[in-house]
Amino acid sequence: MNSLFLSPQHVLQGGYFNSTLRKLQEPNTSIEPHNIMYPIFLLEDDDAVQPVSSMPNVFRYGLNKLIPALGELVNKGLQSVLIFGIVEKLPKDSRGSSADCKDNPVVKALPKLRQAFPQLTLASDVCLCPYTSHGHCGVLTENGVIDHEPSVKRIADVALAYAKAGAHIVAPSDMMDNRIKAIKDALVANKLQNQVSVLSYSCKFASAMYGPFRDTMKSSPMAGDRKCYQLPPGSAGLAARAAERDVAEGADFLMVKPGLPYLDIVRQTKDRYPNHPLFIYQVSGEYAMIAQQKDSNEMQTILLETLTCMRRAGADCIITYFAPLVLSIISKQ
Ligand code: PB1
Repeated sequence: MNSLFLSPQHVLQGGYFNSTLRKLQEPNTSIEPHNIMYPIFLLEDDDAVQPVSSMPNVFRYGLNKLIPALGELVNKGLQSVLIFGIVEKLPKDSRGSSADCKDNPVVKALPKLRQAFPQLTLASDVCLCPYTSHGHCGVLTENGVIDHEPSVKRIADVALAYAKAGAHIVAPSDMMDNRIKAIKDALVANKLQNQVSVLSYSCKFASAMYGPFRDTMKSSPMAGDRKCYQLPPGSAGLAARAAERDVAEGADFLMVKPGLPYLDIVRQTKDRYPNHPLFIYQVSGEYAMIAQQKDSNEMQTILLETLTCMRRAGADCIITYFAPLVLSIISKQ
């Protein structure tokens, strides 16, 4: 017998034969409430609640229905939410004017959510696509391409409106170049720079996994696609440069989106910027793929394995529609 196979340092199984030892072998992968952020869809109609057909157990809420639903989750330990406004009555126009008007559901809800849940961290997604007639995330020129300067100005205006309304975090998902600096400058000019954080969707890819979200938000581009401002799925280089750009412009937190297929980008980003909390957005298509599991125990096992791998790759916080289920699982552990 070759002596290599007998040498003790090559015997690994002595290090993980029970759950305690296995936990010691999995540092920085625990999933606690602060590692989870819950995305929520907010309707204009305060008394409405609508299931999202392509995402089982996900709903679109009016504020009066959202508050009791959030109350149950806050009691289970929910620490943060990410709010997306949906408009069906307010007009959609070329510059997304309804994004920051006084009747915008997010602008109206933030102060009430602050009052109802003083300990809950409220993040607001900042983008024009739910509010533009063309469905793009920025303002367009006459020939239908992103008009950079007005797009950045609009995104900064919308972020400031949500900050003034009570958001603790503004999260620009538009992917416009230089919007982070514009938002930071607006917060400083309004003396909000030490009360509102900027969570940049820094490494957001032009993924095919946003379908269920776009269906429920009615936020698909009317023409073309988002490949000219969301990153090419194969480009680690652009992801590195996007994170570098946003760190230089003052982003407080970074993000990789989608999650599971992009864990190499998560690791790359965490290694380059270890001092910036890093978020993963487990997007609607990822949710649908796991939620379709027929056996609920199997689905939960797959979910926890996925979240553990996201934490191992370097995620500090995971934005997930599974937040209610994760909180239930955690509370039973
Ligand atoms: O869950 C999801 O699919 C998230 C989709 C995401 C929300 N931030 C964006 C993706 C897209 O529709 O291009 C919305 C863009 N502002």
